[in-house]
Amino acid sequence: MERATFAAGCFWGVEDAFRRTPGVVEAVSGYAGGHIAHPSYEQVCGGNTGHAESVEVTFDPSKTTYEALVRRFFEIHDPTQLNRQGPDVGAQYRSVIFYHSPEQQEIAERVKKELAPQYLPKTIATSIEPAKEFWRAEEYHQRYAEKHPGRVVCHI
Ligand code: MHO
Repeated sequence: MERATFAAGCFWGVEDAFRRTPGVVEAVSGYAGGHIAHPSYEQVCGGNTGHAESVEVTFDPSKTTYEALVRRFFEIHDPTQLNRQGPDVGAQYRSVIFYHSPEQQEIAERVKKELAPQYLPKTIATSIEPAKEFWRAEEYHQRYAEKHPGRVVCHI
């Protein structure tokens, strides 16, 4: 199994979208990219932790590829929005690909570059950063969309 980590706005919808993507075996909501250990949802919402709402995806490389997941990531949100996603505003909703290897970094950068013309005259705000620690979110945020059908009003 391999890992892929993405931030694309409110994690409820992002987790749900990846969970329903073929080849994905697990998707976990959490916080990444910041500087506070064991962050809480309230701290992350406060906007001063540096963390983005993120989803850690575990996938079966015999059933899908990292590149397919990166393409899915671009499809499920608007990567031209800077520090927000739809109704959710703040750096915790920024768009990030957290790579776990030089190969993942190369793929993320290549796909971003390939897609860029499709978004003109806007530019893709997605940042591509090394994956560091991933902090699992509180249990009530896991499988939120499944637990609250119809209530997830995020961008997806
Ligand atoms: N606008 C959303 C944000 C939730 S998300 C987990 C809400 O209903 O609060 O940041």
